[in-house]
Amino acid sequence: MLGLLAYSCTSNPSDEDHTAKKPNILYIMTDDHSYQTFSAYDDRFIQTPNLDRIAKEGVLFKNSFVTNSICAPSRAVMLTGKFNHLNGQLDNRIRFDSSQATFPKHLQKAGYETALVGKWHLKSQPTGFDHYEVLIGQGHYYNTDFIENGTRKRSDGYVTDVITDKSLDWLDNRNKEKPFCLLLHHKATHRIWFPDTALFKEFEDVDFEVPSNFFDEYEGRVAAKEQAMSIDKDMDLVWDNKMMDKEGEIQTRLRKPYANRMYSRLNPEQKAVIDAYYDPIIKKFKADKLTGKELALWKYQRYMQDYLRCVRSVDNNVGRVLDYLDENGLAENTLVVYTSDQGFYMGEHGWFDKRFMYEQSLRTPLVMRFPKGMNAPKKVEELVQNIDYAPTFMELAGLDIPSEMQGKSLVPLVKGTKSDWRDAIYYHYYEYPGAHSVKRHYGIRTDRYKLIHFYKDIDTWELFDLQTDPAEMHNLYGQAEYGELVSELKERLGELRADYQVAAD
Ligand code: SGN
Ligand code: CA
Repeated sequence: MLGLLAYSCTSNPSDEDHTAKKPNILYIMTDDHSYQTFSAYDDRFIQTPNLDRIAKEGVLFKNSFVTNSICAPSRAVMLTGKFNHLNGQLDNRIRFDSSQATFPKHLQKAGYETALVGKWHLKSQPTGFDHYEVLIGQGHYYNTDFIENGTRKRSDGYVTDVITDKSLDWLDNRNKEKPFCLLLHHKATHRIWFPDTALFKEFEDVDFEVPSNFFDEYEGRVAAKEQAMSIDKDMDLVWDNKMMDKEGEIQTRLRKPYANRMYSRLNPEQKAVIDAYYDPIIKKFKADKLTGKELALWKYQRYMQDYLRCVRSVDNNVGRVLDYLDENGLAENTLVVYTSDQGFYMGEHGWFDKRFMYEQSLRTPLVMRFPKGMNAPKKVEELVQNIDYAPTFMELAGLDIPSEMQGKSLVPLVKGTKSDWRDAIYYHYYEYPGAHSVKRHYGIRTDRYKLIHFYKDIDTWELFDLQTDPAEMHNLYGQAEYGELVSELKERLGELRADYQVAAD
């Protein structure tokens, strides 16, 4: 059974000496960064030495998952330690109820100086922070606006650099008498994967390995067939691949938004560098007149180039932050977390985007470098989920974990003192109808099997054996020899739903 353990730790917020020794928390999160493009997890596409450094000096969670693979819901889970059916953030469209308890509020009350810089995306005003500078909605890659403690301001430059600069400024000017908790939340590597012009040279001549199921035909998987996130059909040549030709011959659905919302934000110098880079590619693209599979593969290569350049910029900027901690004597007493709000498809099943309970978007990278003393560098195999972050921060801060938090602190896993752990995780995606047309679904994943129920205007089940079919191509549901396994998984799923207080459909 799922034990919702509450670790009781001694805390005495009024004892200043004790408060001063509380570890700082630096919680870095990117948007849509896949584990496939983080070299401590997978080094086929890119080396990420700075992200890897956190893993090397800390802990890499090999089986890290989200509860709902989409932005606002995932952020709400991380803040509250509760599933979306209880924190109310079922999808991106809902406004986060910021009156509820969150870990920043608990830490602030316990004497932490708290700040949030970067993506928020929860619509309501951030609460629980002494300082915040957040993007408006998704924000922009270039010259983006921020809401700084209630006031709108524009910051010139490339967003990953700007968010890092602002974070370092805050660290420099914070109240140094108090421990800090900084949420440094990047916009990158979100669509439209607009790279920093300084990084155009990177990955220029690389021919990226194409996933074996890039041309998946979704046999036996009805919901997968009906999505709208395919590189072939749904990736926009202008919006996503930046093929805005001056002659206006490439007219796509999203050409106008690209021209008006992305390109027009650039200053003349930025435009000049961007044109100088893309114009020859556009020219060749037009001359080549690709169609069918060749065109899909071309889009995949362009997508990978731009996406990986965004990862490169994240890695460089994480390096700046780690250096700052070293140079300011903060490294030893700071928990450094790097994660993403969910995973992403790098062409697997022919896709970009996320949402599905399939591995690439169910998983999210998670590395943590703990304060000195409790850091046994290692890899953790247990199934962990984004509900666990808030309890982890609470325990590290020496606070009691509120009983309504549904996750578990990861500290015992790292110290090697855990007595039991979960044997399965629960997932639930709700944003349908909606962008990319991924049907509503919920399910269970154990270390070996995954059972998913797609519902609403559909009623289908899928079962995968991750050991024999890691790419999730063969739906075993309905095959007689798996009948008993399906019954067991359904029972376990029912238990999870009951434990997590999911109301009956
Ligand atoms: C935008 C994107 C979608 C993406 C959602 C949610 N379109 O609408 O592709 O799925 O955000 O992303 S875009 O072309 O306008 O970028 S999330 O990470 O915020 O959940
Ligand atoms: Ca996201």
